Amino acid sequence: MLLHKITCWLSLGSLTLASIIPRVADLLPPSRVIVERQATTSTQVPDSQCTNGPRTRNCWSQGFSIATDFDAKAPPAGKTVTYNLDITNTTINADGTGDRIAMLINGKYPGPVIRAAWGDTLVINVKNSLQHNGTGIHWHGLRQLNSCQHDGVPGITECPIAPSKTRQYVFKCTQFGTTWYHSHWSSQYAEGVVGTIIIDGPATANYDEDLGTLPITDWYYKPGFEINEQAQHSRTGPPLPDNILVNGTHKNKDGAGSYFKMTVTKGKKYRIRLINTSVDSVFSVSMDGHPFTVITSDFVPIKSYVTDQVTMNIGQRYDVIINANQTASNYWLRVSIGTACGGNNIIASNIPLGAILHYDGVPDGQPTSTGVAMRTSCTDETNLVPFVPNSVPTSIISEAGKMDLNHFQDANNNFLFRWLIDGTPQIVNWNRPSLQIALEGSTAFGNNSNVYEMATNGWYLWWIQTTTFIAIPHPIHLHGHDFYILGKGAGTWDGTANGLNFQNPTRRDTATLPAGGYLLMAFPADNPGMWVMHCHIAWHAAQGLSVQFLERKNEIQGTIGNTGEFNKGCGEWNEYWQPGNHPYEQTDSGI
Ligand SMILES: *[C@@H]1O[C@H](CO)[C@@H](O)[C@H](O)[C@H]1NC(C)=O
Ligand SMILES: *[C@@H]1O[C@H](CO)[C@@H](O)[C@H](O)[C@H]1NC(C)=O
Ligand SMILES: *[C@@H]1O[C@H](CO)[C@@H](O)[C@H](O)[C@H]1NC(C)=O
Ligand SMILES: *[C@@H]1O[C@H](CO)[C@@H](O)[C@H](O)[C@H]1NC(C)=O
Ligand SMILES: *[C@@H]1O[C@H](CO)[C@@H](O)[C@H](O)[C@H]1NC(C)=O
Ligand SMILES: *[C@@H]1O[C@H](CO)[C@@H](O)[C@H](O)[C@H]1NC(C)=O
Ligand SMILES: [Cu+2]
Repeated sequence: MLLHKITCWLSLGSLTLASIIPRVADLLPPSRVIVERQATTSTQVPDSQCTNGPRTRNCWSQGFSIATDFDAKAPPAGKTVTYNLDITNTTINADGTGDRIAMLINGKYPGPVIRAAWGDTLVINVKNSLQHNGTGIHWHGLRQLNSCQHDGVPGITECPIAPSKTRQYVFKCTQFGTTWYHSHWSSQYAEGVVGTIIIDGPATANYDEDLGTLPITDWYYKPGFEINEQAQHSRTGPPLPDNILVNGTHKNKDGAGSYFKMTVTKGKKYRIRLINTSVDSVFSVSMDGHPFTVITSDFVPIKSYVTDQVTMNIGQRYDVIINANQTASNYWLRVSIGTACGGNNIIASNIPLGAILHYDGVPDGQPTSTGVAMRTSCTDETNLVPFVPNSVPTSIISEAGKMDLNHFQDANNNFLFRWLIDGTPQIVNWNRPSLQIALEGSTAFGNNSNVYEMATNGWYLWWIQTTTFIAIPHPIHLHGHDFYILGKGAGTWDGTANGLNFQNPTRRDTATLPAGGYLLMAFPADNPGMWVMHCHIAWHAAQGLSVQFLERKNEIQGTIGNTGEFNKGCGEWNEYWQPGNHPYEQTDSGI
């Protein structure tokens, strides 16, 4: 594939505080050919000299701002920020219903909030204190530029962490915003191995205070591994979740448990970082009397827009700002379930779903506020215009790499259900991750590896096409990159540019493949490594709905450098995972 031209320019869009808008000094000529989008500061002029504050959220520091093309550069080495995560086999009572078995990080659900700043290096030591499971933690949406071996996907970028062993993940925060981390080992994140990440940086609208992350999830009373087994042998789809949790808590159908509460002071503006950490649910979220100013989708700052509600698929994030300018009282943060593509047992109980926004100084209590009619659809937001515009070369349309999504249910094997990409479900080999095969210079990946090669730099277009009659939406998540959504729709793509968007299209790391339809995603091969792309419905990933990209294989060793931690992990795992040495077997894709 040829080097394609990226026309790239910077713009400050429509910020309201015109007086403090920094001058953009590093406007790139539109015809400049960018060969690599690697983070470098050596050839770039600073964006501006202003510093971040409540009225200047578009600024950052040291010459970086919201106008910085964060693909091209990130602040130089900042702080090193260290966290220790310990995963244990325990129980949890999240909504007053009683204890269920859970696997928790540092004894909490969600796990600790990991917080660093743009340009910092995160060092995270993960200890597997589970007796009978491996693990591996993925940092969702982090680009892992030249650090593929820290992406945390057992069987692809590492061997799982064996019981009682520790692995150290090290990576640079080249992006900023909100995300989450979770186990990528089989369906283990459904057991509770989930937490959130904040990377502080500039923003496209102002706010006074940051309320932090607000993960919303579906919640099951049975262990995730049990539901996963049910799901992969079911002829009617996975069982429904029993409840939802907002920041780890909620009332149950009998009114036990408690709602999560956020406290605000009248007259201030607050940033809330919404994250859908579900296993199998789409949510819409709104706040009574307090419209959202949306400023990001995933890790991509967008031109801010105001809306009453946002609809979020699994893995997606929206950072929103609310203005606490209403009568001091208690208000609902409302959550509705995307019943168009799923359900939840809690709906029948009629208890309000959500959390409480509480104004300082008024008595606590269940809100009596009223709000907008909530959506029950499962489609993505459409207003998402990246703040720093990029365009995709139209020439790639003739080189679309097609992937057919089908399914197979094996009547001879207790109706084992598998999603197929071009005829095969992906199933990883924990003892021999594909990164290891690539590092050996081999391409002898197993029959169920679903490897697609991106051999040279330049842009690639991937076309995921539903061919099965099971018409449900799938939240497709890519590692190592975010991608540009050229188009999506129902039915089959006609192969033409009609209706596609090449000029500053929505860009993110998780997008919904429409029910029965297609998704066209483009991204440049600028990050050598092995990168998985999978459906983020945990059960579907377990049933094989994934592929992996072998990106510029000859450059992987040279860019990732030291593989000591990788080799140590495989040594420890291979010693542990031997026949007869463990009570459970791999029964699914392994990711
Ligand atoms: C968790 O503990 C239960 C018993 O309480 C045990 O049956 C199960 O094997 C343990 N799971 C892991 C992954 O260690
Ligand atoms: C959710 O809980 C975490 C951990 O206690 C906290 O840091 C965060 O601020 C909470 N989120 C919101 C929006 O209040
Ligand atoms: C999260 O995503 C799932 C699956 O796409 C969806 O069913 C659920 O409604 C979403 N939740 C929220 C709060 O957006
Ligand atoms: C409250 O804030 C919102 C969002 O900034 C704004 O649209 C609305 O006009 C404000 N309402 C009042 C009463 O000030
Ligand atoms: C892959 O499939 C071929 C053809 O079915 C078979 O001969 C071969 O043994 C398989 N390889 C592995 C590693 O399973
Ligand atoms: C992990 O442990 C759970 C029990 O806690 C078990 O059900 C499951 O099969 C184990 N998974 C694997 C792949 O060992
Ligand atoms: Cu799916």
